[in-house]
Amino acid sequence: MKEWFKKIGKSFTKKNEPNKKTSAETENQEIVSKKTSAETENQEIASKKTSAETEQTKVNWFNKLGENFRKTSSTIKDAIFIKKLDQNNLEEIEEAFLMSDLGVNNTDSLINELKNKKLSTSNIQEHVSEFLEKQFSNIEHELILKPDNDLRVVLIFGVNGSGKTTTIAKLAKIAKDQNLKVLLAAADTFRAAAKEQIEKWANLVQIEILSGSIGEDPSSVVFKAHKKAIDERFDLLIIDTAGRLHNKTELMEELKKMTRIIKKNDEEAPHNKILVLDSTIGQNTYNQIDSFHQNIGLTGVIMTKLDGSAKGGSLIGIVRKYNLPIHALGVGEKINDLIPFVPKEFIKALLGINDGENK
Ligand SMILES: Nc1nc2c(ncn2[C@@H]2O[C@H](COP(=O)(O)OP(=O)(O)OP(=O)(O)O)[C@@H](O)[C@H]2O)c(=O)[nH]1
Ligand SMILES: [Mg+2]
Repeated sequence: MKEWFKKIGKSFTKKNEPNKKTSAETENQEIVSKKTSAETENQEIASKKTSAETEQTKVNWFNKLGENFRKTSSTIKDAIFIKKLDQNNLEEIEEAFLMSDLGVNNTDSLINELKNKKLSTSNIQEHVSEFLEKQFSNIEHELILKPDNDLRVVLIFGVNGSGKTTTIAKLAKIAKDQNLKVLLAAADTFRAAAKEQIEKWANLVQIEILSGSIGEDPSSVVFKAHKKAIDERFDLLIIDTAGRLHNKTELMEELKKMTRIIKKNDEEAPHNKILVLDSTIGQNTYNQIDSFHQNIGLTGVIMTKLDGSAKGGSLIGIVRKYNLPIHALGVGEKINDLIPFVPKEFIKALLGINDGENK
């Protein structure tokens, strides 16, 4: 797990930092460099603290995967750590991957690959791992919260209870920790409780929020928040929307209207249109992806509740079918329970390969 854990915290990057320097800033460089040398000692202490924290994150993260995920992964592990590949083993491998919700077609391809390769004992696990990695192609999963100097607008949507509001709070916290100026737009004007919930999170993370009044047109809230974010030079605007069933036409229309309204202020926005999916429903997410993709057009997905899901394999199926980035995984209800998705390490976790660590 080593490499993946090292990456946690480095992901969700803001990319443009080095380009930000202006000529005016260059003059100050001497002063800055003096300051920098004075700060070196503190930095050393800080970096020690960081590595200690990373160690902590490592252990916590593995625990966070949850009992159900671990059950699936240990079934897969038992099936692929075998002495001889025969028909029985193949059936066990097939069953284990079907249980993980990898999907019938993907599981068939894997079994055929294993059959064709007539594998020797020692490399079965390696071949399974390679096969799964290939399914991810070269897609970039990382969510870049601040790729340039302009305001970034992130629209979050999904069916009821998928974890949108909680995920937004987690993303806002990551952005805040990167010193980004973040505004939340509470465009779920449907329920009073929804407004209270996101306001509570904003308060906890200590970021600004623009809420609509109950019953207000969500597009009007979105417009006001976008305008405010532009005028007051925010870095990031994250928009929370009401849960909507993917087959409810009028709710899809409402979401389309929001994107049209956003474009009035900035033709390029929203820059990210992210569907939040509950991973415990596995392949049943496909209907949701189809519908939101057709209506709104997705730029990526975030999978929640991995801590309680036995259907980790479905993530591989999603990327294979839709070629969409999975930006992050929700692994709990707390503010820090969001981790970047790194395919290679995810596969290791799914196959129960842990480099001898933490299991
Ligand atoms: N275990 C676990 N629970 C989560 C996760 N993400 C969200 N939840 C919980 O799921 C429930 C619904 O989360 P919300 O963030 O309110 O979901 P939502 O999509 O905003 O819901 P609506 O606005 O009603 O559509 C809450 O109880 C959250 O605490 C996660 O990654 N793991
Ligand atoms: Mg919500």
